[in-house]
Amino acid sequence: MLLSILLTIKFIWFTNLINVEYNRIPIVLISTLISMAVLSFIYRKDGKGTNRNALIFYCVISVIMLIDAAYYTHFNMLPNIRAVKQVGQLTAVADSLRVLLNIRVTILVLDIPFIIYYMKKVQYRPIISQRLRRITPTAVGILLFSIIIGLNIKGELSSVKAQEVYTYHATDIVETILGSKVPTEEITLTEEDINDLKSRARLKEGKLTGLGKGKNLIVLQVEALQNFVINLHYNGQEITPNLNKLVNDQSSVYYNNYFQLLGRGNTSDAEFVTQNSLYPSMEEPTYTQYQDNTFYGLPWLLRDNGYTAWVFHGYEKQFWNRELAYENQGFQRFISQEDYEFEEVLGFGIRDEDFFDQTIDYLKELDKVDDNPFYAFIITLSSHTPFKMPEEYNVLDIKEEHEGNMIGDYLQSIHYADQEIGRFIENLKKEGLYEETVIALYGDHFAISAAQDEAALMKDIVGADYDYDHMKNIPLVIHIPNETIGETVTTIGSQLDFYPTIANIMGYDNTKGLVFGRDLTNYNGNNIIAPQTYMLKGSFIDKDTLFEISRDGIFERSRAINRHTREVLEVEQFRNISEEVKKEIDMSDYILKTDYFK
Ligand code: GP9
Ligand code: MN
Repeated sequence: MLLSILLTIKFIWFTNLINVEYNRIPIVLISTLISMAVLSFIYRKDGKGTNRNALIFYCVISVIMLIDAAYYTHFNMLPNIRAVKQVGQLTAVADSLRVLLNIRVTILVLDIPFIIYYMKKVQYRPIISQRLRRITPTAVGILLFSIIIGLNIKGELSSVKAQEVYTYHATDIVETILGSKVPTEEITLTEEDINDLKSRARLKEGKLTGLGKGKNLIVLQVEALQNFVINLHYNGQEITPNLNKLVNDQSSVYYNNYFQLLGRGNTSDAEFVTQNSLYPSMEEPTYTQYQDNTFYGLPWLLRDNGYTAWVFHGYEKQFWNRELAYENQGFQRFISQEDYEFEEVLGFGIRDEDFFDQTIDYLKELDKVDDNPFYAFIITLSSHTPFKMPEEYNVLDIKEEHEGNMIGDYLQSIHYADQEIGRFIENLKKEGLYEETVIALYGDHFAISAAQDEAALMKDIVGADYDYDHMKNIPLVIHIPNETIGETVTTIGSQLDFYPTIANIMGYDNTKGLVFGRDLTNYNGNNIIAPQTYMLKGSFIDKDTLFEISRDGIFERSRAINRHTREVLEVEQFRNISEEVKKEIDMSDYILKTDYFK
């Protein structure tokens, strides 16, 4: 009885943590009934070991809720069973973990030591008679069955299944085992689809076409670089003076309506989507799940045109399975943490300063491989959440309301990253690597979540209620030395569009591949961003609208706002687009599942 009551309280709290909006009562009721059934089954006899078994059950459920809630805190969705494979990554993110495991979440397990103590010392005995305990599972079963039938009649079963802890995990496990997530007959690609995707990849003449032909290419993926810091004047200071200079330079084109597009693999998905113009997997990090697939992304296209392609990232080479995935991605060499020398660690690992300085030396080596140009994909690290740096690095004057919280820490951290990027570009010039090199730079993903408390503090900075379209907006800038361009492209796009966009600028026609993105410099259609993380599949962002599909799968409960006026819109008008974006994602999934390029 005690354990049942405590679990019920936890279920109520849990629905709060994972933002259940509808059917809260049936959800808590179902969780409670299932727990009662299990506990009364354990206590059906007063035998030895019953308390221990009940305790084990209690702890397991509490820990599952803890993991779910912590995952939700970061990803705004519940984890799937395949995420278990990723726990190895957790030790590396200890600092971030402290943020995820805030007191609101940790409270789910804080009682466990006391309960263990109590049940041992007080010799806990169930208060309900044994006869009652024997019939409880049957009674509970009948009650549960009736509730489920009732919910089904009301069309609310899917809503409950998406958010109730037992049914959510049970459905996920069954689907994983039965493999129902492999492409079914319904998802196929017609000849027409394939032709469309192939034509998206082809080079079409435009104003920037071929400006980079024969030049080196450096693509710089910056950790947690959001767009709002670009050109921001804050407390009388520029947050990113070097990036501002780059963005506003006559030889640059700045894409300011550009978005992240991640799956379960965070930074590594930003890499994957950017290089391949395919949607990321939502089952596992794409680098893990499709490590052995054949791809035809940017490194391959450039290699086919004589380039040598290397990738640089100063962290453990196994992390995100990069070491194994990079080969099929097309990279010929991976310069990882073990190739860098450094003494001081900043947050997650190597300081950008050490990373960039030594990367210059490796670039000189890469430049000498042959007479052909090179492709260097460089991934930074220092500006990683939770953005804590030793005092001497925090040089900005932070407003009182942002002092000591994530906003202030982020501004400091991204300011440091900016400083090192500036130095890196200067060093490229000094080393004679600048003139003949196109530099593309973008952020991998958000730093400040729209689903967490700190969102409230962002209102002044972005001038509106901070929402997903602010959060997911990252900058993209492409700099072609000695060209006069000086343009800001406002066409909406995402990491999915990078590959066709840069291929056009570099002037290489992609005749072998297919892409889901668009060449942003030259595309005039209505581009639609189809995220699956933070907002669920079926959500979209386009030039005018932010559409967030409801978390419980009931379309009518979705939310739509006008991105310019921020007014709330009627959702029904977006049903078709929501279906369309799902289809795009499914088609991309089909390409991955069937290893299409093979
Ligand atoms: C470490 C870094 C992790 O290699 O890429 O970044 P994350 O995925 O946690 O943003
Ligand atoms: Mn990252």
